[in-house]
Amino acid sequence: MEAAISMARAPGTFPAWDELTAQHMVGIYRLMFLSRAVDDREILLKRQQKIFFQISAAGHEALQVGAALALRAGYDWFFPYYRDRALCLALGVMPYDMMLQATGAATDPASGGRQMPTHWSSRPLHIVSTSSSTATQLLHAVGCAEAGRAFSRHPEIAAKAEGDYRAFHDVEFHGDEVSLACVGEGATSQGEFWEAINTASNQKLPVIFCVEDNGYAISVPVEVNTPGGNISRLVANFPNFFFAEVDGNDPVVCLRAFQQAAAHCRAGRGPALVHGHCVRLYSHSLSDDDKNYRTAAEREADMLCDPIARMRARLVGEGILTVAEIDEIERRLEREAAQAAERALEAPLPAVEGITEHVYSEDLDPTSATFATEQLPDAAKTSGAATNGASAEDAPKGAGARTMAELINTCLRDEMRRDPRIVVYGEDVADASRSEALSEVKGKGGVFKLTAGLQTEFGSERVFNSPLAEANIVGRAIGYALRGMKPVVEIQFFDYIWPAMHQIRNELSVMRWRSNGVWEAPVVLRVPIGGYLTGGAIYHSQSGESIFTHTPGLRVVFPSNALDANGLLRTAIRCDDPVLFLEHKRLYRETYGRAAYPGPEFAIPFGKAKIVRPGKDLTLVTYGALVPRAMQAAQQAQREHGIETEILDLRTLNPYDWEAIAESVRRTNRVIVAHEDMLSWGYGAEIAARIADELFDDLDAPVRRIGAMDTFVAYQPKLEDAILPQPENILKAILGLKAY
Ligand SMILES: Cc1ncc(C[n+]2csc(CCOP(=O)(O)OP(=O)(O)O)c2C)c(N)n1
Ligand SMILES: [Mg+2]
Repeated sequence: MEAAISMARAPGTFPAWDELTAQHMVGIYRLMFLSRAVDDREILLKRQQKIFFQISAAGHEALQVGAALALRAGYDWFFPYYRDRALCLALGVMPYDMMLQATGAATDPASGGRQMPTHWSSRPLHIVSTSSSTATQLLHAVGCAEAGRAFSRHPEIAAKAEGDYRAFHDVEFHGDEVSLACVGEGATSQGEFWEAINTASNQKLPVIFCVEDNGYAISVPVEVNTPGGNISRLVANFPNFFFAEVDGNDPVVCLRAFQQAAAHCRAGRGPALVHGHCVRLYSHSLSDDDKNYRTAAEREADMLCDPIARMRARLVGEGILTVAEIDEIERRLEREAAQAAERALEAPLPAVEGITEHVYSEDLDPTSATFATEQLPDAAKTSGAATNGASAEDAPKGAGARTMAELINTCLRDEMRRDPRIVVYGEDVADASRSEALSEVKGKGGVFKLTAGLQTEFGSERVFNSPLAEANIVGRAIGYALRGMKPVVEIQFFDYIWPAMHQIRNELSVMRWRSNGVWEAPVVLRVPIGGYLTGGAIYHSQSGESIFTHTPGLRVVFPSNALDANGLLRTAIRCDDPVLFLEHKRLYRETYGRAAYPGPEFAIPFGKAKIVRPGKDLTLVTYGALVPRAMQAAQQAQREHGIETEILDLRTLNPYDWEAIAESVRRTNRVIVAHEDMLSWGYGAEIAARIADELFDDLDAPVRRIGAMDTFVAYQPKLEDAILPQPENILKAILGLKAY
């Protein structure tokens, strides 16, 4: 095995498919057989209940070894499928590493016991952490290739910089690098498969898609997933691709296809898709029994195609090895697999104390003083809106007062000037994709104009439109971020974040944790959110922040005014965690909360609430568009009833400022939690529960909550007004709580 691995690892040293010597053929066989031996040893361990899950590469070995030997570990980039044991062995993952995964050992290099076996990861080999989600990885490969291209075209942007996430990312790139993305034929039904080949094709990216077609997706045969039963026929018209449809049971045929594919990609001609017909010799996994849905004849026909049996017969038939020699090799490899298993079973288990490690960056804490540059230039200080006790009436109206929309745009511009690794993309975010039009037209720059002028200043390589596909936006961003770029991408409306939910929940937020701190994806997702629009209706008024605060690993920010938006966005961009940056559409251009430009270094740490109105009678914890509404209600409560309401603007929802809440509630002994989102299971439920739990002795009244009705937002303004919380509702709650 060592010989074949070292040949694969050394750039370009594995020979062309038509120059293979007998020694290379034996090397290929050893890799294939070792993969099978590790699978069979794991199956034994699973039957002995020493490991907890098993899925095999049996029948896929030829295709996977062909792919690995055409590429370069630690040079090219790899986004494997969960079935890719032979691929990873051929890239240099050791059987012992695989067995450590199977036992869930502390020293499992892929995840430290957090992921199932065969969920690969190796930073030195450039194998990016894999999830169980079918096809998500394809978009990561696309973003990875885009990042590689950006670094190759502009090598200076790879330079290390202090003071932000770049201090913790060593960038590696090669002008002719390739990204390999593997997937089963069943998963080509996922939208993300089509979204990935769309962008790879359009951008002529050096991505090789490898479709491992074993004819089944668990129990579902290929014709159910693929109209006509052949994915190659369906994709044939995508421009710029090199296509190969091959016998995936013959490693030399596969090697040839991947070498041709790699040559096409390295020459900058575009992506490639290698479609290998292989066989699934065992059931889908050890949790499945294929005898329940496949006939004996069908299974036996597959056995006759076993790539290992065929390769063995070939080596003997061509006189490369005798039966005795090949038997001896196989016994040695089986012993190697068995010894790896024995050693792994002795390995220490992960410590329970470490469970919460790597949920977030341990290098760069966005709640820390590094981001506490809140001191303002004089102009901003006097602008009123951000100082304690500000109100809608206090908001500055002079020439220096900028809207939230303007100060977000300014922050993006400042940060893009400062950090050349930032790319901005999304739907309609460019000024004009046909940039020649810009000599005649003003440009679009986002449906809310938040990105206006950025393409014009920074060019179409850094600011561009994505396809109309939200998973594409987030999935590619993950690929960019894995390489050390900083994608600051836009989802046009919160209402349309759902196609990207899979990428956000199962990939973006968990990348660091699942790889035990080895990979990270510090993406910023800017998302316009919320209602009060008059006519926004169901699909332009949604809230739903608690769904994301319920996702570990993701920072969630929700500013209520221009200055906070500017300072928090800066922290979001400079930090090393993924951030969901929620921008309330109604606040974009409101008079409330305008502020003067605070300068290009103004940052606000996460997790620091702000008392926007001091008071002694009760505390109102809120954020977003309810801040000005709460302010209005509090002013009325004071004017007409003499009640002093303290309003706490949380500003960031994860992390949130528990100390500020507790400190205020201890003084006022009464508390309301108010938000725009629906009441039930909303963000306030968690805060209210924690107050009841930890501050029970400080309370003189029950914790009250205010939120929208448990329904969607209607179009007719009369209904919208009734559905969303209004200042009257807040006033009523204040009076009720004070009287309690
Ligand atoms: C998004 C998603 N949906 C469903 C599953 C459950 N699942 C795991 S593997 C699989 C079938 C995949 O078939 P295919 O892509 O052909 O790969 P194969 O297992 O045959 O190699 C399914 C449905 C999953 N892991 N991810
Ligand atoms: Mg399949």
